This record gives sequence, structure tokens and C-alpha cells, in this order.
Amino acid sequence: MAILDILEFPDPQLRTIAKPVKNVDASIKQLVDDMIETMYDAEGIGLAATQINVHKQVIVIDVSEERDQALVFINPNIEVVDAELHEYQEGCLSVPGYYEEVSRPVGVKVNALDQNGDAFEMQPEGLLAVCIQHEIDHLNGKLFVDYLSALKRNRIKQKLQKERRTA
Ligand code: GNR
Ligand code: NI
Repeated sequence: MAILDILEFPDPQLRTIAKPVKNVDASIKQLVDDMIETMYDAEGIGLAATQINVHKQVIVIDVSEERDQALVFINPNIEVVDAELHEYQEGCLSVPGYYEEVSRPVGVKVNALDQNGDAFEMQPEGLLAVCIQHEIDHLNGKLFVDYLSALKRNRIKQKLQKERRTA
């Protein structure tokens, strides 16, 4: 297992579109294990492969209190089943230290493969529904700051760049 480096906004690699996984083989299982370890180390509730500069459609999520219920989504497909929007204060390991309200559809249905390559479907609710949409955005090169005004987004970008210069 390995803890991987997480890219930070505005790294242009975060804009890369992830490709579908063709075979859930040993190398994908290794990637999933490393992503789960990296997510727990960073104290995040989710991680998309894009964030560790691997441009494959792989997501890990754990919204459990005990941090012992990791979910794996390979090649996820999402469908909105309830378009009513709910606001949630989102954060992102690629935008460390910033939290802003984002509106997303409250009901979604997700089809994906698990770490064994088996297909499954779920209708997540609450935080899990928010998180899966946030992670699928990463696979499409999108960040939660893209939902904010350009003014807010640029402020966050400049503060992060300044922090990094003086770190
Ligand atoms: O750890 C995370 N918390 C979080 C809180 C609200 C909405 C989404 C998230 S996902 C984030 C981890 C992350 O950056 N995943 O891409
Ligand atoms: Ni994120």
C-alpha cells in the first residue's frame, strides 16, 4: 500500500477527463487500495483517481463515522432521479482549507463496478449523494469551485498559490 500525493487547485492536471477502466485487474485493485489508504490518511470522505494524477474512472468513498466502510466505484454512470436542489457546504482535498455552499440534485442513481469488477446499482441519499456527485465531477475535470462565482474562485486560487509560495 502507498500514500499518494494529492494534486491541488489550480493544477491543470485536475482538468483531465478520466478514461473508463477496461479490465478490473490486479493493477486496478492496487490503485483502489492505495486510494483508500490515501483518503484515510488525508481524512477525506472521498477521493477520485484524477486527484492523484491517475486519469482512470475510479472513485473511493467512505462516509461512515468509523471510517471502515469504503465504497469503490469504477466506471460510474449517474442519473438524476430527483432534480430538486439541496445546498451543502463542500470541501475538497484538492482545495485544502476552503468550504463553500454548492447546490446539487438531491436524488441520483449510480451504476458502477466494484473492486472485483462486479456491476452494482445504488440510490445514495444525503452526504453520500453529494459526495458521489463531487467525485464524478473530478473524473470529468470539474471542481466544486467551478460552481462559485469567478470572483470567489479566483480569490481561492490566489490564496492557495500565495500559501504555497510562503510554505
Ligand atoms: O473530504 C471531503 N469532504 C467533502 C465534504 C463535502 C462535500 C464533498 C466532500 S469530498 C472531500 C474529499 C474530496 O476532495 N474528494 O474529491
Ligand atoms: Ni474533491
